Amino acid sequence: MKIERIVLRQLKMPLVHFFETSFSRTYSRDIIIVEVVSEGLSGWGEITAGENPFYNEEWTESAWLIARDYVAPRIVGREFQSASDADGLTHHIRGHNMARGGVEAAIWDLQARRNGNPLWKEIGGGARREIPCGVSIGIQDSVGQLIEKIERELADGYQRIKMKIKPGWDVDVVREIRTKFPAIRLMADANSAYTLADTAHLKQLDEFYLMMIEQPLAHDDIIDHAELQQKLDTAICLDECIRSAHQAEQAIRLKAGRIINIKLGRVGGFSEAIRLHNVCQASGIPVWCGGMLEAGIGRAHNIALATLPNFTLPGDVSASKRYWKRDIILPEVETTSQGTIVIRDELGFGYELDHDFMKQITIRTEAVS
Ligand code: OSB
Ligand code: MG
Repeated sequence: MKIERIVLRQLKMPLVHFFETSFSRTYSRDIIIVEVVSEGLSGWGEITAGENPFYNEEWTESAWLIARDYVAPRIVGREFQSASDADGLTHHIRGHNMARGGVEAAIWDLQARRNGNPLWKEIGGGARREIPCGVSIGIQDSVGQLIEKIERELADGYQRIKMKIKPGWDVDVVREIRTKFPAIRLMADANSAYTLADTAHLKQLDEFYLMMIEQPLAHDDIIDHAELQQKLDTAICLDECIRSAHQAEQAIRLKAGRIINIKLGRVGGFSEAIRLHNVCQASGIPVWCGGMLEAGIGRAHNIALATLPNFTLPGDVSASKRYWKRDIILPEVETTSQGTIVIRDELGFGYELDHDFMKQITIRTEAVS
């Protein structure tokens, strides 16, 4: 297969509710959609970078430049044996995994369509027909608002609740939530807001039998996490600091956590995500699929990824309507009353693109041929 053209589109999509983490509050997303074109067929990907370089070093503007000036020129015109070649062709670009991964995922989608397969089949998934879903709930203006949101998500059937924490919104808030909801599957995500100096403070969270604490320490740290994990009963889940299968191996060797969250963009696409999944599976480390407030294409790719066998825990992939008044795919992603997403057998990422709507919200387009 030869990619003749790569088209980048930047979409402006306001969130139905702001999303606040320990590093920032987001009201509106600027999302880059990648189209790869070959012999009259298109494959689609989504670059999951945020609007600012706060989760990792990437943001919409940097991802646009890297995708246009470094990734696309290494892909266009090349003869591919398989979509898995894309990773190797861009691997020497240091960092910028989301920009690389958005293009890589589009090539997998294209390959699935060429082979007449749904994407989940093309990547070797299909271990389950329904994906177990949790929700990630941002920091709110009041505990009352957080409780209301949790009640709504539980009523919708979601299987686990993740709440964001940061210094000043942690132990006391978790205590209130745990008291109010003694039996739910609950976890906390700190997005790197603490250091080892906070060990005694974080240790207080053990009382609340959380499923896990996600990325409490620095975004690029593994060693301190190992020290903290030794002192906590609660499992640590690693997010930001695991960008490759190799880093997962190192983290597992050092016992820096007991669970890993896999994000397609953070690790640079399906090839690396599958390697990472396999490393974890071989070591008995369960994984789940993280989210980056994706529009429909990225959401659908996450669903495909989460059909690999070791994605045994509920992830952060949830219904479109939690994020968007209108999504760019048809139908939108919906969940069952059991808090699952049923996988689809349609070609590629499995949903139709709403081209008209996408056109309406596109604020920039560039093509590399
Ligand atoms: O740490 O998992 C995270 C959103 C943006 C950046 C980082 C994270 C998140 C989420 C939201 O938790 C997951 C989602 O609902 O898409
Ligand atoms: Mg996280």
